[in-house]
Amino acid sequence: MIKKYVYGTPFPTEAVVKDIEASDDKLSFFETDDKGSFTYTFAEDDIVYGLGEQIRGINKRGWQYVSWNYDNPNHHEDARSLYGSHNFIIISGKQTFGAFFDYAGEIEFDIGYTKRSEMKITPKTSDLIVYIITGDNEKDIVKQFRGLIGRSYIPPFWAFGYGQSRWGYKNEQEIRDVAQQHKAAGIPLDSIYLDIDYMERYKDFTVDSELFPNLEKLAEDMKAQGIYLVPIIDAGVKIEDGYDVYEEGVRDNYFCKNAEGDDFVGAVWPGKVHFPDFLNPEARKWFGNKYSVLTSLGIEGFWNDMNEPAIFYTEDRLKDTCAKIEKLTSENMGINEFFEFTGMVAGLNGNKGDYDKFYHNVNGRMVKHSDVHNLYGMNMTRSAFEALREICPEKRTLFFSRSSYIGAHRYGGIWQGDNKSWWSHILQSMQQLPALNMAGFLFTGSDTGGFGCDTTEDLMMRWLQYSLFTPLFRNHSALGTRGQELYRFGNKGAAAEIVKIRYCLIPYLYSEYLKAALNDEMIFKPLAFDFPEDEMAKQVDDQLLLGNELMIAPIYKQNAFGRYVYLPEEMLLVRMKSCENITTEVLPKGHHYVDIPLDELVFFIRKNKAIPFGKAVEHTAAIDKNTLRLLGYPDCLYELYSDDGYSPVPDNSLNISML
Ligand code: MIG
Repeated sequence: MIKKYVYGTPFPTEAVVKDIEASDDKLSFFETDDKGSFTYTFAEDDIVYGLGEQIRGINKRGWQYVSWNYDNPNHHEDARSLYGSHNFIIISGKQTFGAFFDYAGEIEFDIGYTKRSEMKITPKTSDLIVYIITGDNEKDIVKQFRGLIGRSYIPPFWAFGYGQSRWGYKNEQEIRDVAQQHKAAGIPLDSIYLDIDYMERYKDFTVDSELFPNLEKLAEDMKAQGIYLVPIIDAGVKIEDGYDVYEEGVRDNYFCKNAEGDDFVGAVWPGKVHFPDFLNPEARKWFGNKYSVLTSLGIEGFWNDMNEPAIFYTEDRLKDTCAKIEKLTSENMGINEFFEFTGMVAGLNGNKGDYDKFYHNVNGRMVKHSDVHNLYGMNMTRSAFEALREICPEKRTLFFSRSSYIGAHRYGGIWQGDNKSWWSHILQSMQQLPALNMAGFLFTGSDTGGFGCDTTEDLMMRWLQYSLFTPLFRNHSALGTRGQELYRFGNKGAAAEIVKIRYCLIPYLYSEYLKAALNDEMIFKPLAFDFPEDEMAKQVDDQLLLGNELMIAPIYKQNAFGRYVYLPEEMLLVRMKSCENITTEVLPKGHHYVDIPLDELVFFIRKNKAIPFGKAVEHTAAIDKNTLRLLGYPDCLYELYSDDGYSPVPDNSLNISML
């Protein structure tokens, strides 16, 4: 059952698609106070699931999290905010229920931080809607919530292939080389991503004519090899005379305004920019239609970046800061002044105060950005999704975004942002998956190999062995870091085998994805969601159930060639060196130490289950649904969902066949 409680005058976030009547009852479970906080007193063993893209473990107890979409490249244990705001939690224990705090501004989740036994949720203002969801168990609560927020985005089939990305691919030739080198090394590939380098001076919907003289031809040649190009689009629009996007936006008042009513100016990669007012439906439509500049060149997928929105600095703050620095340096700078100086400079990027300085036009009403901050990225992706649905209605377009709010899951996926080539970030990505799925985000994955910092071959191998299970499977790295395309490593053959196994698993992963999207279910679940009576399962936060058949337990520690795994029931251990070299072994319920050499993929098939398993192929177009074998317990069947992989999927479409 879902109950809705309305406080003050909430901004319509459009996270929810079902109209339910507000309840007059007293709010259950939480105590409210005059500061606008919602307080829950924990029982010792209560677990808190959820919050989507956040740091720390699957159980969120023991930290303070802040929903404030933020371009934060430091996913450290003490971070409070990342790129998305997913204010849905499930409290599981003495009482089990779900709660969604539908609020467009900043909201704090103190989950046993100030007081270990207490959770206190505090929005900036008391204008929000709280939904309380009760049900049979965690899965039932998730299903009800997902019904409330609408069906998850379904990408095209090719989006399940392996993707290669890097910030800094210089020109067309380099893209061709990347494709060629994958082919030469026998590494399957379905997509190559274009980062900001392809644009002319970082201007959205332009292509640098020297570096990429003929993008249409490049896209066509790549497609002939089964490879899709996926360009990036940034939120900020460069201020430059003669640039149509800039000029149209100014002319039609499609940019966010400052308090004086002028177009607000921030600085990001293109230099000075205006921010499209994605909360204005007209502006949304206008910007979305611009994607056709690229679809008309044969592009079928996009990633949206910098849409928290990220602001490196604003002119006013820069001026103030420079003035203060001048004052400091003209006097005798002591140590305190030195730290004041470095703090001020560091504080320019992503400064919260800047978000108070601009406004959105919401049906004629000027709304301060910071009051609706967390909706910006969602509406950027919505802008693209809604326009492309009309521009190319016959097919699905790949979309994923960096910033998001619940509701954005209907328009696209998200990638998990600027992680680092750190062992701990394999685990961090994995721990976000169930929480993201709870919030409707099914199409997701991390920058495989790590984005920031230099990766190593062993880290990459382990990362692949984890990422090959996530819907978005993309190798991406930052400018200036060590190149991490798989063909660069000593044992590229081993990496190629791991990627090929991904392709054998795609029929299964796609089928589970579609079933989850169409039935409002999760793909990745904590063990306790399926084994609620198992006290041990509740403690496990480095293994996940995948779909209805698998359990994964990847390695995320340097120089570990095995690990402890907890089996909540008897399972079949599957060991793969390649798509053909497979051994299996039945393991009883309980704790096991499992050897996992660097070049082997290990996962588990649940008792009396089987999965479809294909052949190694070069790209998704070559996957043949007619030659699938079953892998798993003998005489077990699998319900396979399949479709053409590109037509939009109607709501009632469950093309299931028994395999
Ligand atoms: O300030 O476009 O998260 O994936 O490579 C960095 C350059 C801007 C951040 C994205 C990252 C991308 C990078 N972008």
